[in-house]
Amino acid sequence: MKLYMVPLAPNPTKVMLYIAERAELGVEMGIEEVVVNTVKRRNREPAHLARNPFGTLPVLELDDGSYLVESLAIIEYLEDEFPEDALLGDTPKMRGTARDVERIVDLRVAGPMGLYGHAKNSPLGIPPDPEKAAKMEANLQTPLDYLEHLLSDGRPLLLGDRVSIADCTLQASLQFLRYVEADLFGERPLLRSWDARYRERPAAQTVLRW
Ligand SMILES: N[C@@H](CCC(=O)N[C@@H](CS)C(=O)NCC(=O)O)C(=O)O
Repeated sequence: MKLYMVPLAPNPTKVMLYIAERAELGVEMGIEEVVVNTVKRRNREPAHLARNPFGTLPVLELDDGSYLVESLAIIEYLEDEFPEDALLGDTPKMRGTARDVERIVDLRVAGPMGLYGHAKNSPLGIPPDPEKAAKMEANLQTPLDYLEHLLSDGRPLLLGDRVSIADCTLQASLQFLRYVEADLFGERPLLRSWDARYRERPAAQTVLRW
């Protein structure tokens, strides 16, 4: 299998963190990483559009030459393909909660954080848009409070003791924010400690560059 990716971009990074976390648990998936340079717009060239008509990353190429083009679907495929020690957990409740928190992080936190980063200091050269940045910052307050509350029972990671896909999704967005020199946590000490703790993990040390 091949993972078409670009370092720094949140959606590829969440898949790369997921693969690295599984590797730490002893699951070697044998996935080759192939960089597609989005700054040079290589993702909009015919070679990449043939893999994914939407031009986005990540893309997972399966061994039969077919493609998956949505980050969460890629993770769920790898969970099914390599079920031993899968991150989603063993029971319906564990799996439901893991998916629930991951969706909240992706849709309510990662999405606005990405838009905020591009509105503030876009690595793709999108012109600054202070009004949009302020709106995204306002939209983030309730979901960030939700995550701070989740951590208030002393759990080290978003779902408890065990790493989850929600941790991967959140950290992938935070790397992007660090790159654009933004910090949106405000007075949320539990999220700050979660961030420091997660970045110490071997998987994070392997994948994160910023
Ligand atoms: N829903 C998709 C979103 C993928 C996406 O928007 N990827 C971004 C990088 S984080 C991208 O490829 N941006 C470049 C572009 O759209 O030209 C997923 O979860 O994989």
